[in-house]
Amino acid sequence: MLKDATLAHEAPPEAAAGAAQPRPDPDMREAILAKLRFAVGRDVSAARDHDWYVATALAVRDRVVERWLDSIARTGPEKKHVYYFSLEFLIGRLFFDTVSNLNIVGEVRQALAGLGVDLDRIRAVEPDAALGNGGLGRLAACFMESLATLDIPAFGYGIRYDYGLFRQAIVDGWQHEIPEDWLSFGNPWEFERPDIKYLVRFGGSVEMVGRPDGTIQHIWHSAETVVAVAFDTPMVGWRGRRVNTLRLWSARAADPLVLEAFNRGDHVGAVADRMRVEAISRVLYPSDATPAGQELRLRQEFFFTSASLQDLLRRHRERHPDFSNLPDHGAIQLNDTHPAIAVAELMRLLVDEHNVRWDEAWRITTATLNYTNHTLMPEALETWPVELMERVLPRHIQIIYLINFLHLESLAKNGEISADLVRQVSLIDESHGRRVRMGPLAFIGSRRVNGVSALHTELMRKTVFSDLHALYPDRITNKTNGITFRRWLLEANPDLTRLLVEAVGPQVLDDAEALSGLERVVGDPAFRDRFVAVRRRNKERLAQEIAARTGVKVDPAALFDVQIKRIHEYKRQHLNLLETAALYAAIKAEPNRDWTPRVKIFAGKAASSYVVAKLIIKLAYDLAQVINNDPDVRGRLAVAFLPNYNVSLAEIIIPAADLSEQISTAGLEASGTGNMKLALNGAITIGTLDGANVEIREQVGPENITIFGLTAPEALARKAEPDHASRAIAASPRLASVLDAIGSGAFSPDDPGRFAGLVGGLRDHDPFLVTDDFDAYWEAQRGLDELWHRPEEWWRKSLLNVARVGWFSSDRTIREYAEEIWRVPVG
Ligand code: F58
Repeated sequence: MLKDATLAHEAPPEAAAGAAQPRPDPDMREAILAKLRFAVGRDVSAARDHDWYVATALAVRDRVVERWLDSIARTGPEKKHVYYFSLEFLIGRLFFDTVSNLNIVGEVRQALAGLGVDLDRIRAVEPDAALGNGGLGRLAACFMESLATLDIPAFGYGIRYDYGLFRQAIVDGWQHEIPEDWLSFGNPWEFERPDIKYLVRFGGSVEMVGRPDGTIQHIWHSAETVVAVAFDTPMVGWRGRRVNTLRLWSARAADPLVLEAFNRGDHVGAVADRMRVEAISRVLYPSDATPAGQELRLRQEFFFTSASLQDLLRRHRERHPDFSNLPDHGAIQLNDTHPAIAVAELMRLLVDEHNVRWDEAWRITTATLNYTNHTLMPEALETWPVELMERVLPRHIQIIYLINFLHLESLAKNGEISADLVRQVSLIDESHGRRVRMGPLAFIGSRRVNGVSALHTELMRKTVFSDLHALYPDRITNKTNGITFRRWLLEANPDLTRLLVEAVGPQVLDDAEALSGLERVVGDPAFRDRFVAVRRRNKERLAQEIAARTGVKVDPAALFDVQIKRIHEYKRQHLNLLETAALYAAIKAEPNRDWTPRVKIFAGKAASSYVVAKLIIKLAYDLAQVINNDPDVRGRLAVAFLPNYNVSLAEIIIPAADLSEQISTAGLEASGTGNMKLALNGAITIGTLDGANVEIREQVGPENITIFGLTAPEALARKAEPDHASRAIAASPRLASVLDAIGSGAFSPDDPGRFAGLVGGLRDHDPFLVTDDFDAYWEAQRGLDELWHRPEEWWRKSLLNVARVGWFSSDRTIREYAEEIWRVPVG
């Protein structure tokens, strides 16, 4: 399916940029053939798609390596580096990204064509590196690309998971999780560095020894040692300007085999320890529903944080006599609290291992670390039981206690502090058993703390971090997220890119703000027709993909209404589904009305232990079964839930979306980045005033976005009203009837009670205000139905979205981080 559709994407964007058509590159052809023969070990006659993919990737990689080595060589030892610490890097496929950023799409395509191989076919063979859950991990990947593009020396530090985020299979509407074996055919992009390895220690006890000068030395006698081995992947910036390193750590046992046990005949026991140790880098987010899962998660966090800190401290010491100037040479960004243990580990490394005085170590730590928050939802803020920390990281808990003591003492020095304030700002939460609060730890240990959209940052100041903000009023700063336009426009939507280059000139490939040049042609009917034609082709391709994955046949002429993101109650896929069911009922009641034909497209994964999210997927599936098989609504309404949402699928859906659903409960979506990707490709947003939707509205203009529902302060107030849901339901016959239908099994005749609990939850407490926003959402959707009937207006708004979202380029975001947080020059 995909193959035929992608064949339509012929000339690469650079051909349209007025550049000469790429000349056949005999070197590329020869390089591919040589790799096929000597690296893959196959003859042309026997080579399959995967062999061609690997051979081509390796040939391209050679060109990357030249630039990589050059980037490292020309970055003098004195240049400040950025270190991005993240438990997730959702990089997706790298092949086409690399070829495109090196600007050699034409050469590679021609070289392959000369060998009878189609580039689009072999690029689809590459596994999608799903080393992340969602927005947080994808942001890290976009940032790595922009860092290289802006010529900022940087390392990404994370874990090389053997298995990425699970592959999602939908069986009879239920999500099943299948291991994502992305490395099973090897990975041509990574370089194992067996010589770059560090020992990461766990458990044991701490001995305190008095020194002659009266100070105390802490000696950590750990119980277990794990080896962290580096795997490097080059991160190529736009036009190959700079190539940075993504360094991911793999866990190895110090002793791979207990030979004695093996010789005794205990073949399994001989490797049991090794299995336990290597589990650390086995899989992304093992379920933390069990205590063992929680412990593994903490071990993962400490594992990569410690190895990364040791790595950068080692490099620093090779060039400098001490660590006093570390903040001048490195800035560390903690992506959420997952690496927040860095605060204690950097202190431990400096104080215990390098004999730096505590005060000096604290100065260095708090001048080097920075922390990005991605959520304010209380249940998502990380805390660790003190008992667990004492067992797994006995020295770190001591350091955290001392940091806490000094932190509280400094407050006391600055005036009276109440027991209440201590409770609020202490690093130890005493209210649910004793737990270490990682957000406040990261806050105290950082120079700058940022939110990811203007609203989110404001809410950080006012809610979760209000007390710490009062104490450190300059620390919190906003950095609204961004996305790399290279992947999300140039690569994902080459036809639109070509059109934009024609309309506003080739500078649009380098400068996101140049998109504003599009305003000039918004009123030009010929241009608009071509824009519509591009969307139509992308929709045809998506329709093929939907048919291939779900068997559902959809009409590309219909309005493609898209909600793609992690499945979560706060993101409110169920609000969309309620509206879908209500629309179905309305069409059936008035079949002769001029309904706007719609295809509701959903995709996303539910966390494996999140029962309600899985039920929401099942509801989408059950609705689809009924609606898609009902001749009464055929051609007006269809529903598709696409399985296994990942970066590669997003690249197909986003260019084909007419409508972008960003309907979270106001105040709960930190930013969103899918909202930016969809608007960039011309989808009109229907959304709440939440996260970056607020800033999208500012950029595109309120008339070019559909905003509905409660605002963040209204939502907060409404939630406090105990009977809010029942009142909302009583006031809306449409909502009442759709809840009755779903709750009583109208869409699940095989199990009529299936959704009774889901509906009961909405009737009783509805913490995400689905019922409260339902009517406003319904009205907003009907407004969009009408707009679809005025195509001139629809496409004008769509085009203005493309023209006005240049600000959401991650180049802009990274520039802001560079200037205000990291204080590094931008190339
Ligand atoms: C996301 N967080 C936010 N978390 O939800 C989104 O608003 C924001 O745009 C994005 O970060 C980037 O700032 C997010 O993706 C996760 O994936 C969690 C990781 C830890 C386990 C639970 C999911």
